[in-house]
Amino acid sequence: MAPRSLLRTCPLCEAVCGLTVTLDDADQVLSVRGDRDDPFSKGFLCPKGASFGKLDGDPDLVTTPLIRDGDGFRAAGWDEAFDLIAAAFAEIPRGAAAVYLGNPNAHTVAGALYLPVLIRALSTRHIYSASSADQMPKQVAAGLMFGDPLTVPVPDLDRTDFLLMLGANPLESNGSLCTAPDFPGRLKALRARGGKLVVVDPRETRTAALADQHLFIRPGSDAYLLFGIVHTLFDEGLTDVRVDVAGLDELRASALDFPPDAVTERTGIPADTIRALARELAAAPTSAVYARIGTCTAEFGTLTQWLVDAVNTLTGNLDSPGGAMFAEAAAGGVRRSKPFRLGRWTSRVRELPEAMGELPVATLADEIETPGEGQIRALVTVAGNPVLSAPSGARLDRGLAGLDFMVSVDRYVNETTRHANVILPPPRSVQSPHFDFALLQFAVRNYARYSPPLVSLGERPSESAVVARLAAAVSGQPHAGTGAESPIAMVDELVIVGTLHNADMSERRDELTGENTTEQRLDLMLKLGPYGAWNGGDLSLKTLLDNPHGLDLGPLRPRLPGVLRTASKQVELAPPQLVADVARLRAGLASTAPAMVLIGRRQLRSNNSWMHNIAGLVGGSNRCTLQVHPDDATRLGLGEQAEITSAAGSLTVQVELTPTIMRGVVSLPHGWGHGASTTQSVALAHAGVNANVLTDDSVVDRVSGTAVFNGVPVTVGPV
Ligand SMILES: Nc1nc2c(c(=O)[nH]1)N[C@H]1C(S)=C(S)[C@@H](COP(=O)(O)OP(=O)(O)OC[C@H]3O[C@@H](n4cnc5c(=O)[nH]c(N)nc54)[C@H](O)[C@@H]3O)O[C@H]1N2
Ligand SMILES: Nc1nc2c(c(=O)[nH]1)N[C@H]1C(S)=C(S)[C@@H](COP(=O)(O)OP(=O)(O)OC[C@H]3O[C@@H](n4cnc5c(=O)[nH]c(N)nc54)[C@H](O)[C@@H]3O)O[C@H]1N2
Ligand code: SF4
Ligand SMILES: [Mo]
Repeated sequence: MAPRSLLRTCPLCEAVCGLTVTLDDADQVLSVRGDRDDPFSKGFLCPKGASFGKLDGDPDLVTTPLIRDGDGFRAAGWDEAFDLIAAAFAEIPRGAAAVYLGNPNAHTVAGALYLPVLIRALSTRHIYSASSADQMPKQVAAGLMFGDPLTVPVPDLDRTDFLLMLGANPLESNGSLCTAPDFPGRLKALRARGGKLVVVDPRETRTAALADQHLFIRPGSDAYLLFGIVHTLFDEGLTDVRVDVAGLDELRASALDFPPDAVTERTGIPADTIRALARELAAAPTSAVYARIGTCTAEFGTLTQWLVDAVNTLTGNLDSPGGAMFAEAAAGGVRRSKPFRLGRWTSRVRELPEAMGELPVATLADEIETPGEGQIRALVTVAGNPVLSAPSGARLDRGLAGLDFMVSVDRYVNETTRHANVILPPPRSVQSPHFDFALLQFAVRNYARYSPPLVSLGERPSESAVVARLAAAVSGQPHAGTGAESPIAMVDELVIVGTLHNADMSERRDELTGENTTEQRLDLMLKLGPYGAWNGGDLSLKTLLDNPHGLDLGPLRPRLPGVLRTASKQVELAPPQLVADVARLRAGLASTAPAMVLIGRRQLRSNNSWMHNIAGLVGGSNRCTLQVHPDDATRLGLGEQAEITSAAGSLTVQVELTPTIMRGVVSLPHGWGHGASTTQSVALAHAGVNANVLTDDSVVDRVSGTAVFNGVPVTVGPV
């Protein structure tokens, strides 16, 4: 049999690029190209996507269940592994089990459709995820302003005339909460059509280099800059609100204390520049403000995300072509009927707020260490590595070692999963189906693409089946059934029957198509969705299978007020929980900024902690270095290495001198610090250090409980 070329979506970042994957007779990936016929990504491919085959065939991947055996692991069968899990969880007191869900769940079918079942089965409030080390402030702000935390506007990249970007570096990250394959190309196109790009970042990034204007900003001060803009818009009569809003006067009052002159020192941005920005945002035919991770994982993360969309609204660009708009995905859209509420309960030890049913990962170690009723005794992790990704990672590392029981669903033995009693591996990527339930909610064009598995599962269970079986095992349900009696089939049938019943379509069960119950669920979601065959359109699983390069569903369209879930049915410009936090921001104006602060950064050929085991991806520009301005290095007497210390810990790091970083700021990427017990041979040779030894889990964005990674006070000195 000759090599065969098949199509699938890249699962490695939020850009959802189409891939053309060539496989040999033995089902090994020979090569990967960008799919030129994908209407959204049009052939774009980055170095990570090009390494899809190397990742899929990494010899260090876990391929069978592993059971702890002394200091190491032994291979085991699935029945033995699940029987052990069921027996262990039978001993765990109610409320003492926890779950941590990592970033790749945003990319998998298992993550979207089956984790809710696992969460319910654990019957615990100890639900943690990478969200509270990432985008939770954006979701909380959206929840409070629009009534639903999934109703997040994205910049209308392909049509905007003016883009103000803060704390994002899509030339390395390829974009986040803004699904846009070939983000770099879209930014170049913006400039080519006469638009303007302004980038705000403490580093002169590759994205900044491409922009018309780059503004250095003191880490953690974006909310001050945005308030300076809001103040100017009101002060100079530049507001032009075109949607139905509540709270305009409260917003104006909140901004009174933040005129550009008052925020200049804190931000490092001249008052005239701030006023000019406000005027340009208001005057441009269309404009959009977009802010990402550099502004989320910061002291005032949620206030910043609020002010981003406050500015978009005040300039008349919310929900308007070329402004900030809401995607309308083919499946998995908003179902909520009641307005979003924050802090419905709080964490046991530190009383941090619940958000979207989760507690902040910044308090996971507290909940493991602190005795009493509700102390965490057992943990399930799915696709996560909190030892390297959560604040105070070293403390968490010690905490995990003391648990009674831990299960991890993961591809690798890594710094976190090494503590597990059982590791359950997902199948190879080429054996997994792909549909972007989550990321297409944030796309800059409406689009849908489904990729069935390229290679059959053989003896291996799908990740969805693993998660569904895990849910059964931890809750004492029968987990060993097969066929229609298997946990996954039973879960799917329940969902399908319930959904059909609610839609008054129970008689249509037999019309659902698909190779298995997961595909039938997708068929149902597509058919009932906004473009669906049972909803006046023509979309179904079959349409997507017939269009394997993906389907363009058109440019973003205005969706207000229909998409709102606020009680007022208006855009809330001054949610009380956010207005209340402005006092904290005001107090910060008077405080003296630390002499040196730490921020993070992303690297083109990395992905958080888990792509350092591919030889072609590590080395060269992809190294774990502390970026330092040459003037600071001279002043501090730094050599090739430096000692960096924070309230949480201390590290010896490799120094990289670069004038592209602000004086008084140093940058260390996260995801490095590969420890002795992982079985990732290449990663071990490029170990680096764990940036989250320095980040401090006692410091959070008060509103959302999100970890603070940017603006961490540190001292740096010679070794
Ligand atoms: N200091 C600092 N810390 C940070 C950040 C920062 O900027 N600075 N960024 C934060 C952000 S934005 C994020 S999202 C988090 C990430 O935090 P995490 O999600 O905890 O960490 P990852 O490194 O993404 O780990 C992903 C894990 O999933 C596994 N995996 C990969 N694919 C699959 C799959 O298909 N199925 C399963 N079951 N497992 C899979 C990998 O082997 C890896 O172990 O880190 C956060 N931490
Ligand atoms: N190649 C690659 N791509 C990735 C990832 C990866 O690890 N590698 N991770 C993925 C994940 S999980 C995510 S969440 C996304 C994130 O995607 P992005 O948000 O684009 O992330 P970064 O590239 O880290 O860009 C954040 C920028 O914020 C700047 N910054 C730091 N502090 C501040 C501040 O206080 N204010 C301002 N204005 N800027 C600040 C940093 O210098 C940095 O340039 O990327 C995803 N894509
Ligand atoms: S940009 Fe993201 S989705 Fe596209 S090829 Fe690279 S890793 Fe894959
Ligand atoms: Mo992330």
